[in-house]
Amino acid sequence: MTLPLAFSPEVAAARAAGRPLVALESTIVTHGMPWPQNLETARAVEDDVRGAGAVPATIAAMEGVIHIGLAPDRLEQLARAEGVVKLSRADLAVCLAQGRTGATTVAATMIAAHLAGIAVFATGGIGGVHRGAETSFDISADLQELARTPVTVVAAGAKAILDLGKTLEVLETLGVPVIAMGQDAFPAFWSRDSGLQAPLRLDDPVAIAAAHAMRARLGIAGGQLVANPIPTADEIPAAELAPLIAQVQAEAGAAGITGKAVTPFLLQRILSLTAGRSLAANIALVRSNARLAAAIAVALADGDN
Ligand code: PSU
Ligand code: MN
Repeated sequence: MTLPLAFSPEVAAARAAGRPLVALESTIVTHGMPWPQNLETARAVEDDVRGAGAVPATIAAMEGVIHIGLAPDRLEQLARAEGVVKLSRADLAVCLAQGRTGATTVAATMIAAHLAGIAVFATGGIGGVHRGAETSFDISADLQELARTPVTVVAAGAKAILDLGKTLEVLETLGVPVIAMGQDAFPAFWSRDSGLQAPLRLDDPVAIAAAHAMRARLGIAGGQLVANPIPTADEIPAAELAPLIAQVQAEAGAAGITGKAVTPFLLQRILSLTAGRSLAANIALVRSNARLAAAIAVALADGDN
């Protein structure tokens, strides 16, 4: 039985040469950002990974296989496509078996990266526990995936539209190391400081790579969440966003938005209310995460961990 994976020429060459790889997700392209910034960002993020000495592998499901690396025409096709399915762990096999086009979330990208032997993955912000989860039960499958699949995920924390305190509690329960990069505070996506302390802190990519390798040596299941604060110049202070987040949260409730639609709805509304500032911040943080992920992948490949 062969795995339903298709490697792009760039990724295939990198694998043959043993070069460090960084997985990138595609839901941020199809559901997280509007056209054409989604394509521009996806390209810039890939270049950031290359510039930091690693090879990018953007992941998506198309024609019955998981593409590990998207050639430029495929990336553009995905960025322009409408009605693409948002794939988490639950949806991946059905989408592939049906030969449909699907964009991978953090959870599905982790599964695909692991199948492809890629240990490091960069995204914007992971999914987590939604506000009001005590009644809606809306908790992203990203959290469970971090507990079971051995991939180091670099994100700017969890998205600030979430209940970050509850998200940290669930990650602790699941045994997921949450490592803030270079600061004590847990970052809040568009803002550097959520007001919450991160459980762990490391200050350089070599240390993060060593922790990843040690986890594997110990046989502990699951990955690591590296919470990399957005660059100072690009952040939107949390106090400025708080009333907007409360507003869009209420709107989602009133409009009866549930399930997979919740996160894209909230992000899109914040984008409109900030007149695009949240999008600029989102782009800056993903690019910064890609550079850090590449440095971690390079450190892992250098071995001696
Ligand atoms: N990061 C971003 N924008 C996004 C996402 C992450 O900057 O749109 C996506 C990721 O794919 C993440 C998903 O896994 O949002 C979470 O969706 P949900 O809350 O439905 O699990
Ligand atoms: Mn959800």
